[in-house]
Amino acid sequence: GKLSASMMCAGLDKLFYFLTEFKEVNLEYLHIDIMDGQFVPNFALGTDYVKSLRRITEIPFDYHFLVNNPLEKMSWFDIREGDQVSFHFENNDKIQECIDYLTRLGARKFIAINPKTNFHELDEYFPQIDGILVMHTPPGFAGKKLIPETIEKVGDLRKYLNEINLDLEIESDGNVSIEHAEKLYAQGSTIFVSGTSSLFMNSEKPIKEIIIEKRKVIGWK
Ligand code: S6P
Ligand code: MG
Repeated sequence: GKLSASMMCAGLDKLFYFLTEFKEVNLEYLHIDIMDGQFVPNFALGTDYVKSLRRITEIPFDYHFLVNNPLEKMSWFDIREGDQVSFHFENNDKIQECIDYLTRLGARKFIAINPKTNFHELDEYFPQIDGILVMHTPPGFAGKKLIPETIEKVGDLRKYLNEINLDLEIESDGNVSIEHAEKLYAQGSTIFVSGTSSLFMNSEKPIKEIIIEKRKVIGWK
């Protein structure tokens, strides 16, 4: 599996330390939450912040748009080939247009679903996307508790994808601690968003050690 560090949780006082360490261990993605205070409670990462971050690191971005009208808002960011982008299924009447837009940019396409959304709602889109982002906590704020049923949901989704012969990524987001990552890996998740529950919990442990520990439980090659 791969790790994606949730940058809304990365304290600015240690930003350069984090980015240096991430580069040294070849961290796969930086998770960039975009929130508009409407689709979810909370605001996160604006265009200028993300542009500025883009200038100081080459690690690919893993955008997560938790906004109303993602089709419009995605165009405000400089999404590049090789970046990964999730937009939500809920309250979105332009899903096909979002997929087509990301195809034109050469980005990896993911659809995100909230804890209560049934993944079968995405049936017609599975053949057109690279992965599904499964939210394990109520979306909006970091530091929330994982909803237990969402672990099984990943297992069911993986089984279903196997049945229909599609090898898509499953990205787990929300309270993905080392303990939860191990369970989710067993159920079939392949990308693990890491926020306050593992990477950024302000422990004394060097961040590299936490990454090594987490990689051990997610079948990192
Ligand atoms: C939350 C957002 C997430 C969080 C991340 C935080 O709605 O989409 O990406 O930033 O889950 O991690 P944690 O460990 O604090 O839940
Ligand atoms: Mg997220």
